[in-house]
Amino acid sequence: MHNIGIFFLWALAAWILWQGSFAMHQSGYVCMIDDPNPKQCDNFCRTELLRMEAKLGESLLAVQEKIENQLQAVVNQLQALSNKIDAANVEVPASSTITIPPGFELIGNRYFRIVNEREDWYSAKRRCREMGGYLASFRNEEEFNAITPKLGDYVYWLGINDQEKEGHFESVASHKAALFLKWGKEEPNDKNHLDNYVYLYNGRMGENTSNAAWFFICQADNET
Ligand SMILES: [Ca+2]
Ligand SMILES: [Ca+2]
Repeated sequence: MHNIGIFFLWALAAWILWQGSFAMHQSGYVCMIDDPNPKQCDNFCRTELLRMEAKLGESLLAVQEKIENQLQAVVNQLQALSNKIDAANVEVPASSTITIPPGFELIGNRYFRIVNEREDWYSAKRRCREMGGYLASFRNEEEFNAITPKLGDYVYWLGINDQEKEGHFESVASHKAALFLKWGKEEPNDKNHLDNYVYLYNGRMGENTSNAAWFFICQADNET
């Protein structure tokens, strides 16, 4: 009788457990995926897997879009930087790359060197070249007026002569016609057909033979 009681108790416990498992299975809360057999997965599982797959796809698309946007932003920044570098190369003025020889100073818009040492015209021309410049001439009256107050009461050689053709005054730096001339009284007179070398004295120019020993003015460029 005691054994029969124990048997009934075990049978009751087994029935309760089986009913609970069945109820959970029917209500869709249980999904056992401990077996690779796809037949084990019910509709709920497949729905969940499809939902997760769709959600994962959306996440991947979002990440891909974000990466593409970031890459495009980097490309845009590089392009902007490249444009700035190109613009900087174009905008650098040519004059900024010119090396100014020592001793030359900016007077007006150009660099000159006033040399208070006496030389004949040809020696003065050579000395300016040795200093890295050229015997000077002037572009216009404004430039001329900027330099004359810096001169003493001396005669200064300029880099202008009409040696090749009488009356055609040429710059020795540019080999072009002198751009600015301001003659003194009775000059140029080509005295004895030997006056071919231009000097500056007291704010006026004249021509003389080359052998006088005078101060001289150099310029840094050879454009004038
Ligand atoms: Ca002359
Ligand atoms: Ca003369």
